[in-house]
Amino acid sequence: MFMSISKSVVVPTLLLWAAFASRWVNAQLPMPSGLSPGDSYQLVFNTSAFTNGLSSDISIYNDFVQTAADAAGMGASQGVSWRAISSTASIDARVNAVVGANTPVYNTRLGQLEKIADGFSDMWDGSLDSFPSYDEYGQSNTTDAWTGSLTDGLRAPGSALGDASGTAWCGRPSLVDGQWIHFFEPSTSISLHVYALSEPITVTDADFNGDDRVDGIDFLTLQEHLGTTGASATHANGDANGDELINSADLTIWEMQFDSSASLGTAAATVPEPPVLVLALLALGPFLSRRPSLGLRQGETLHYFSRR
Ligand SMILES: [Ca+2]
Ligand SMILES: [Ca+2]
Ligand SMILES: [Ca+2]
Repeated sequence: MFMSISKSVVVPTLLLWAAFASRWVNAQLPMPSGLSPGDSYQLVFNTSAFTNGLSSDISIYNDFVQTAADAAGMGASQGVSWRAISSTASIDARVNAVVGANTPVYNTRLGQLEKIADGFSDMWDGSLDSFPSYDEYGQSNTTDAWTGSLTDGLRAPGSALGDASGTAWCGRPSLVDGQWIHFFEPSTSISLHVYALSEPITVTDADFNGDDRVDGIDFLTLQEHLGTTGASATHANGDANGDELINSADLTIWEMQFDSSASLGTAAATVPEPPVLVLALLALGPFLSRRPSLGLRQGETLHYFSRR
């Protein structure tokens, strides 16, 4: 069923690549360097927006940080939920915003995430390794955040958010000792930021050949090994999420990370000869039928280059 390459079929291929490029609109989650696909990490940011500390309902603060994450493309669009690192009279910050026992936590510093803790114990031992002083866009944000908490992440008795005292503890993001969360105790009527913690995020990487870009070459690698499981399902073979399966989940990650700036010309030129065009639906049909977001309408055909 393979077709020989010809100018007439290269044209629709070009059009398809253009379609891919225009559809990659979701921002990627900030990802730390030095981790491998399948590893987990969590992110902390200090909201760019302000709120008061009057409510004793923790869901108010959780919704506040989720809204910030959503607006920055790090929340609902990525399937990631966020919690406020905040205490009320009825819940402790470290219970509301759970850090995994051995899950590293990073700030959102633009361009270079910094690790602030190695896991639960390190997070709540009274000091951080780096400043939690970046907002949901990765910009510096050193203004105080409501916490209602002590340095170990437990609620501050009588001074948690929404308490009748009318005051609550806040943290100063420019300090990495316990004062990042327990700095001073202003009136809850003033407006401050809120620290947000993500749920654990799995490291993914669709750059299978390690050339620092996610393009058609990586797609070919994935396609060649589609369906592979176990020890052969390596990152180099197309396992983008480290689960030792090469399947539609990896295709989705490739789609999300696809580098729209990568030119077709370069990609096509570096594919080993003899290049032929394949009807991709032969291989991907079952996945495409469950992935309408890949951009194909019913009856349309996906063409791409193959090494075979
Ligand atoms: Ca620590
Ligand atoms: Ca690559
Ligand atoms: Ca996989």
